[in-house]
This record gives sequence, C-alpha cells and structure tokens, in this order.
Amino acid sequence: MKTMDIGSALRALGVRQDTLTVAEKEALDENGYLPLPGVLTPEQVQALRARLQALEEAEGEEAGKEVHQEAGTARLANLVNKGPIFDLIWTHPKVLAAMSHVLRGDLRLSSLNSRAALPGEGLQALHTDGAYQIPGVAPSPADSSKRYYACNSIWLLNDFTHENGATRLVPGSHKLGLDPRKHLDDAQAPHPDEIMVLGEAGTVFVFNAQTWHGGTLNRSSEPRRAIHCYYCWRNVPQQTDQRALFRPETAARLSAAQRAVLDV
Ligand SMILES: O=C(O)CCC(=O)C(=O)O
Repeated sequence: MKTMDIGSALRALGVRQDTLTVAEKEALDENGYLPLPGVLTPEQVQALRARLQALEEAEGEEAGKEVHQEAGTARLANLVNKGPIFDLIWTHPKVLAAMSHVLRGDLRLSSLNSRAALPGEGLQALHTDGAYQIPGVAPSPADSSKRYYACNSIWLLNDFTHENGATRLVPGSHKLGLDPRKHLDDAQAPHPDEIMVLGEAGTVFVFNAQTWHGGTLNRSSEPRRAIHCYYCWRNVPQQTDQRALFRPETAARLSAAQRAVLDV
C-alpha cells in the first residue's frame, strides 16, 4: 500500500497552521518544552492507567523489552500494537502540531512507551534522547532550517509533584548541542537551572529531544505513571521499528493518515 504523504496525513488528523498559537510555538523554540494542560479527561487518564497496569501484569518479566528495561521502573513498549485506547495519544492534533513545528513537518512516530517510577526509585541522570548530530542526517545538510530531528512528549497519568518522581528538565538546554552526561561532573545531581515538570494528570509536556531532562526520585508510596510519545524525522531510525512490529489487528483499525504517522 502506498503511504499517504505526511502533510496530507497531518491535515486529515486535524493539524492546522493555527493549531498551536504563535506564543506556544515561540515558547517551544525558546524553552525547549511546552506544557499542554487538560489534554486528557480524568476518565481517559483512568482508562489508560488501568490498561497499563493490566499490560504490566500480563507481560511480567518481558515488559518493556522491545525497547529497554530500567531497574526501579515498570516500563512498557510498542503500545501502538497493544490497544486502540492508545490511538488518542499518538494521533492527538495539538501534540502532532507541536511535533511538526519542531521537526519542520518531517515526522513519523519513533516509539510509544510507558514508564512508571516505582516508590523509592526513578532517579535518572540528565540526558538527551539521542545525540545532537547524526552524521549526514542531522542537523540536515540539505536544509539549514532543519536542526532538530527528534521531539518527545510526556503524558502525565498521575499528578506530577515535587515528591513523586516528576521529570526535571533544563530550559533552553536544547540549544547547547551538548550531552549532559559528558558535559556535567555529575549528571544525576540537581542542576542549578532545572525546573520540575509539575501538573495535573491529563497534562502533556512536549519537549525537544535535545532538552536535558530525566526522571527524579519517587518519594511517594505510589507508582508515578506516564506515557512517552516520541517522534523523529522520516529518515531517522525509529526507536521501535513500526513496520516490523505492526500487527494485523492494528492494521485493521487504522486510517491511511494514521498509517502515515507510523510510516507503515
Ligand atoms: O519518565 C520520566 O520522568 C522521564 C523518563 C526519561 O527521560 C527516559 O526514560 O528517557
């Protein structure tokens, strides 16, 4: 089947030039992140949490292995193929508009994963998602306006607080082109310029993959759950090979526009 071009697919999914305001686009460019409160309803949050818990139980030791496992967390991967409930995440027009803004209209889904920081766990070093440069690909040798090849989003399925292992990030750090794990003496230590990603369940934070970020320690008694919905340029390898893992039941329910976002 011929894949629909991504511009047409984004329009079919409801993405318009004004889906994000000018102020939102400028904030994303300047700060390297954009909070979008109230994207999910409380009922959607509840249903997503329940589905993730069921998958964690069903997959047991195997959970997360398609991408990676992390001590002290419950991770799941390949969520595109684990239920139609997740379609509302990776096809959300506002989030797609933000991705398209950072990636200059050249995008496909890289991966859809979840991560629950368990009580007493979850601290990560500050990191970026991928290197700043991919030789021959990024920043684009053919188009100097294309600088960033990947953009991520974190979907809060619990309220994120100072106590429960909220993500931290360093505003503006996407412009540095540096890997914090190589650049800082101790990338796990608090950074003087970091902010906490705080908000109510149902909020989404879009962040440039080059923005320094990481999970913090969950000091509460409950898991802190979130979904990571990650996009990249179409010529950059996906974190999850969507073609290889595409299931017949997923194919049966998706539109041509949705398939174009997965590039399947
Ligand atoms: O879940 C979080 O708070 C951030 C996780 C993260 O950055 C990662 O796993 O690479």
